[in-house]
Amino acid sequence: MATITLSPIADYSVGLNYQYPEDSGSHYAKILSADDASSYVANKWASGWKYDIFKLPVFALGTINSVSIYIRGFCGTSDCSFQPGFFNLKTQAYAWGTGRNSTSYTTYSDTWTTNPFTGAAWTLTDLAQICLVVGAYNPNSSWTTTITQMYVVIDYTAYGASYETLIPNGAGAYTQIDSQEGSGSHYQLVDDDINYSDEDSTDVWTRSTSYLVDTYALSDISSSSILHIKAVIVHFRIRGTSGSSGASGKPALYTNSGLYYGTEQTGFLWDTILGNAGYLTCAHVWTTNPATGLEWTKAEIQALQAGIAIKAESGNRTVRVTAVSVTVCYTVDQAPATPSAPSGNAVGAPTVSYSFSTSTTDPESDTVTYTFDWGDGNQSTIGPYASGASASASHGWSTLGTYTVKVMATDALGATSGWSSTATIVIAAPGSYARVVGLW
Ligand SMILES: [Ca+2]
Ligand SMILES: [Ca+2]
Ligand SMILES: [Ca+2]
Repeated sequence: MATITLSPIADYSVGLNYQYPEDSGSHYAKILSADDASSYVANKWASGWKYDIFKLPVFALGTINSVSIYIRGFCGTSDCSFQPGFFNLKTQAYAWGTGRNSTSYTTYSDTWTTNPFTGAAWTLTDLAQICLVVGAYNPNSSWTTTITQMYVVIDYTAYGASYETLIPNGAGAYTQIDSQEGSGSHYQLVDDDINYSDEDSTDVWTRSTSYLVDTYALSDISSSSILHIKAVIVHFRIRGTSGSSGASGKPALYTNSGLYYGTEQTGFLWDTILGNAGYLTCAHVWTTNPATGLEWTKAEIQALQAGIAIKAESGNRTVRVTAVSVTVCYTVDQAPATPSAPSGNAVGAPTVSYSFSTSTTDPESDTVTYTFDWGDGNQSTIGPYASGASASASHGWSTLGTYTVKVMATDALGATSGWSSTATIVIAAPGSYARVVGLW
């Protein structure tokens, strides 16, 4: 289990009538920190409820255990109230948390273990299609209700501890979508940051009532220490136009010379929700490669194409996609633990070989090789050995002196430990051992 905090990234709809500082900036920027009276939004001297709605960034890191909203605010009098909640962009419904009426700045939280709009487990698409909302109520125009901070905490089970976002960067095997907004190749119209997409400025679109599909080449994954690829998540941002049943879309992958679709999403209308353009973001997760049914390989990811298939409700309606984004979640190889200090003789004679032993373990139980540094400019690498097995190497020193011996471990994927603590061996002339070891 892990948690991540998501803070608002933009205003979606501004209804609260006051912000401090009294600039023309965005309301969401006033609720990013718990700085109380230094920055806040408020219902100031207006009776009744007023609402702000804020966009959240997409989440693609794991399966969702719960979603909590944290809110910090205060009421001018305990007859005032402030209340956090979610606004569902697709249904335009609200789901409210608990009303609060503290008369000093106080932080509260509400937690939803299931999606309040469906009663079912949270999905990535659910989260991508809700906004954060706050209501502030005054019983009459004498009072002010203030909110200084809001954020969401997602408790999730990670697909993998690491992730990278890949964006369209070239044409793929399919370019069927027949119209575009903006100039350039299709992939250039949908390579937007999924959180800050340019909506109708650049998109691919069609009036076709049968599915047309585009797939796009993707930027490469950069990590060189991928151990297991745990999930490939495609987000796409789509809107229809006014109509009755709405447009449809489904994410597409092209891999291993085959085309594969994610879950069909339907009912995209235009709506101009609260004055916005009506784009909605959808997500689909592939935990294995649909072509093989097996764990994704890095080579498959480097060759992967992602895109969308879309169709309009009717021939005089359109469907548009403005952004496609791919998140790859993976685990990385972890280095072996630093080996134990070499164990061996403390004294010895020139040119005679002495054995030193060590061991370590690897977090993934990978085999390990050991590199001994003998302190005289020479090193020896031995192995591979099973994780946890004892390993020993021998070395002879030709010149009298005191030498420090240390060892490091390298696992099968090349991850290296630090150097161990050192052992010391004194190479002395025969007959002087007793003096060396302090016996007289
Ligand atoms: Ca604040
Ligand atoms: Ca775009
Ligand atoms: Ca390892």
